[in-house]
Amino acid sequence: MAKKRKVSDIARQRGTSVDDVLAHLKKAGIEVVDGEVNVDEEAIEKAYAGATPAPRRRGGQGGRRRRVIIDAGAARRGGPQGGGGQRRGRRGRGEPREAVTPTPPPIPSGPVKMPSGASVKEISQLLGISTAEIIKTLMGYGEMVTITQSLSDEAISVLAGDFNREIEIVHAADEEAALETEAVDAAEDLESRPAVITVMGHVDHGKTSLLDAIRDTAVAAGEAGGITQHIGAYQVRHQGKLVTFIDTPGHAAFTAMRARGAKVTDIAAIVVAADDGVMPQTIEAIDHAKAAGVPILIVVNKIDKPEANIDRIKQQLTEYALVPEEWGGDTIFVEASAKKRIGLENFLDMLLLVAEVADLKANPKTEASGFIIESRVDPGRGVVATVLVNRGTLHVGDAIVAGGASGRVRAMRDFKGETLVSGGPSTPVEIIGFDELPIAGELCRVVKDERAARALAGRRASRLKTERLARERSLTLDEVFARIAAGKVLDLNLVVKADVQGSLEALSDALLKIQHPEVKVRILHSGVGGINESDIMLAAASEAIIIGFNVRPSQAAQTLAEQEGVDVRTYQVIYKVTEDVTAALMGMLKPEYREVVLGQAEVRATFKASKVGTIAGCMVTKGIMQRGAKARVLRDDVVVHDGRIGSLKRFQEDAREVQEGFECGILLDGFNDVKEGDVFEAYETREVAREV
Ligand SMILES: Nc1nc2c(ncn2[C@@H]2O[C@H](COP(=O)(O)OP(=O)(O)OP(=O)(O)O)[C@@H](O)[C@H]2O)c(=O)[nH]1
Ligand SMILES: [Mg+2]
Repeated sequence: MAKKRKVSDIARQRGTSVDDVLAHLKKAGIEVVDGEVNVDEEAIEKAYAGATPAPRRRGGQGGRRRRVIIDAGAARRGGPQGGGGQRRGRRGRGEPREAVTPTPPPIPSGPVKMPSGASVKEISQLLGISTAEIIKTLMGYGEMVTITQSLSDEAISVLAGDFNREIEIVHAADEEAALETEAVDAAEDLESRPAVITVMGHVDHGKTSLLDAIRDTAVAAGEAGGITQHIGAYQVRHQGKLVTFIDTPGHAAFTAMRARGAKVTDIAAIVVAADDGVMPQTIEAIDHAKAAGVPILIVVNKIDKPEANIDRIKQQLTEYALVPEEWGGDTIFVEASAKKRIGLENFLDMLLLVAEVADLKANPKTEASGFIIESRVDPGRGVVATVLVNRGTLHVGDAIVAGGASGRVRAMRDFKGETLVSGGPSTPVEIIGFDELPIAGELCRVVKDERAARALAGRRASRLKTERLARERSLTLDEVFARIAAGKVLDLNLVVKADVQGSLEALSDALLKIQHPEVKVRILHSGVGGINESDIMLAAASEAIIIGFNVRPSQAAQTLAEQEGVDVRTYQVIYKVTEDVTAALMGMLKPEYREVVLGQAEVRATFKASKVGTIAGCMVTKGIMQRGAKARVLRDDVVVHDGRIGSLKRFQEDAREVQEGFECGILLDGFNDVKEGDVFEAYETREVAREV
């Protein structure tokens, strides 16, 4: 029996990339999609030798039998998704081959495409320079590398410069973007689609309030500190036409979310508060919109305020080449007040006008693709991703891939939480079925089946991993230099957890931007979801501080943290995190109001009382519950609400407090979405002196 080996192993041994091996195999008529697949060693030899393979000794008919065993993927995850009924026939293809010509080694001239995170050996092959020379050159820079080591982009560039070679570094993300632009639809397949409008602007200028007013709900009021920290997607109907809105946060930390919003939008609605004028994130939003090449519409909000000065804003914006029509320009300005509901109709009319001019179309009758807007782990439902479909129609049951995540759409909802079976162009849909968290901003697309999705995701994931490894190494190198310069380097190690992927990213970015001459902020681990025991163990082992954003430690993790003396800090407002960390680094932490947990109660049953709301029948599992105390609702350690205990009852009687081990009825002020299994955590804030 012929020996079989993984494509990835072969690539490694040959010092080339998986893609290269796959390309060779394809040329030899063997189609394989996954680097983890086993292939006949002989077939590989032949593919590389380029010789037309001699007729096999056995096998009679003279026809070559190529055996490609696909064993990885499918078996690996068999999956709980009910039956896994995908049976698509065999993949092994025996299609006729054209004559195989030997691939010449890469010609050492001209710009060379270099995958980011390439190893020394790969670079050697691609540039036609010996590995010894490369290693020697890097040694000259004080860097010891091995043949199989991935190099950072900087190191690769430096090398290329030294050898006088032109290169282009290709990232995994670029490859994906290239894929997206490939889709071309015939004119007759195109149909009108709703416009996607991204609302951007400086923090607190009233973006969410405007959308709330248009949708007639009240989200802005319920946000922690009134600051939007997630991206949101909604649809409204105006003059019989659907319009899709993307709400973005205005705080400085969320640049990535704004950039992402601008990337998927047709029109950027930039909100400027009439009493505040053009501010840093207004300018940033303008830059994002211009970079994305989308039309800009200016909404001057808060015109109800006495200090509103609309002309000043128009004046300020001329500096950015945004000139209103009445001044001879072509930028549409609308004036509005979200609070007083002024100008909303006009805003929507204008949007439709701009959309009409843009003549937005897409092909709804093809396999869907779109962008991941946001993703998070929902306690009950698993990975939940919001996808904005931009082409084709996404159906329940479709196999999907987005970067390193793959799966099958098991269920779909619209922004109101209503079940959908499909979503067409410009529709934001919330889907479940990804095997892991897709990264916000990734292209999400439908592929033939789950196996293909897994294969693609697997390759992408390993590619991203090499890129990450290469980056991390370059970080250590920087430190080596810094250490030489500064004499010593201290690290502030952090473990960061957050409720959704987007905030995690924003938070990590903000933390890594913190500068200090002697201390370097390092994020050892970051993830979405509650703080668990392994986070604590990691922090204990590496003297790290844990930062939780909108998440809490589980009971077990809390106990462990106390045992191990790990500092767990939880926040609900992003700038507080960076403020605290910065202050800590400067040794300037002020005496702080720190919260003290009074107790926890578990919701065992819920009762709807028509007048007062939903009463939670609880068991106090730890400490006490106090009427009037601050309390948050935890669902699998993620904070879903933060408020106060409005009423507390023991057997119909009002109680001031209820002790551990007793049952009670709890009503939280302004919160009725309580579910069995929720945990109420009562707490108070006390001033404590700093230890450090
Ligand atoms: N007077 C007045 N206040 C407004 C108006 N629109 C919003 N506000 C207030 O401005 C504050 C900020 O509003 P948000 O809608 O949260 O602002 P935002 O732009 O979404 O803020 P971020 O998402 O955090 O960037 C809130 O206190 C609103 O009540 C308005 O038209 N008039
Ligand atoms: Mg907002």
